[in-house]
Amino acid sequence: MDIRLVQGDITEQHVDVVVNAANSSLLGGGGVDGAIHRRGGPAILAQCRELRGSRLPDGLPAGQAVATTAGDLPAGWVVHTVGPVHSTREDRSAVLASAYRESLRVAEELGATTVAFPAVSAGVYGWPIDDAARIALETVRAHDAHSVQEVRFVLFNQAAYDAFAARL
Ligand code: AR6
Repeated sequence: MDIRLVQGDITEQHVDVVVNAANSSLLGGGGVDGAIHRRGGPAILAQCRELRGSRLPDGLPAGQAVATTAGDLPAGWVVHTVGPVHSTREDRSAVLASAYRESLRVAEELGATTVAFPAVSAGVYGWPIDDAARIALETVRAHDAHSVQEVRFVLFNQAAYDAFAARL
């Protein structure tokens, strides 16, 4: 399994799975979540609402992942995951690692070959980018790949790209 880094917008990636850094409501937000719903169109939100009405009445807990259509994105599916809010009082690293691991598990279930991740929790949720990069790369490296051949980290700005590059 290859790990690649690109600087850019995850909504433009031609991949089987785009991972969304969502919140537990699954009903949208800012950051990468807002961009995915904007570019992917209303079909994604419609499936998120369906999930809330069936399997996930209380929303998606942090560290877990669930798939929907990718709507109008040039991708096969969106896998929504929820990272933890960063805390200085409590170590939530295991939850962040779980968000990557569970996203890859769902991607494998879908038979995905290529998976694009943003830097989960490193925006609104406040995770320091160097540590976010360490946890992301360690967790993805430890993944026992079946269908997945490429994991692509799509970093939105130079600082995030540099943090991942320094760890790769
Ligand atoms: N492509 C790739 N990366 C992006 C894009 C994009 N189009 N837009 C932003 N990023 P964030 P979180 C980067 O805040 O910290 C939302 O409101 C961004 O620069 O999107 O997990 C959700 O609904 C940062 O490095 O996600 C939740 O409420 C990274 O993506 C909450 O934010 C993650 O930043 C989740 O916070």
